Amino acid sequence: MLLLGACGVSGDRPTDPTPTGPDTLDVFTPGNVFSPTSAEIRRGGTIRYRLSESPDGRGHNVVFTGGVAGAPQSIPVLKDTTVARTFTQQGTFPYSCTVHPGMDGDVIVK
Ligand SMILES: [Cu+2]
Repeated sequence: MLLLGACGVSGDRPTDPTPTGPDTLDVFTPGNVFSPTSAEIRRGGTIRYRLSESPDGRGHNVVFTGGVAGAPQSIPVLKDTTVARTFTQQGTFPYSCTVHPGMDGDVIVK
């Protein structure tokens, strides 16, 4: 059987730019802030939200805002819990803790 068109197919790298940033990143809640406020990961990467008890004892939620297509499911109010979310699409995904006004962050997926 004759193989046609096989030349250069294997071993050639696609010309797309190499994604940058880590595959998994932790976002902490030291007080009523997300840290880091802006987290950069690769497409397909995971953010682990390490939700601690807030100074008011209530905990935090993560509500993805702006109606960005491909945003993961929001996280309800929790404390002393880690919840992971995977980002399968490129883009910038803003989110807020609605328990604490001004507690905002975003995920940049490269
Ligand atoms: Cu909060």
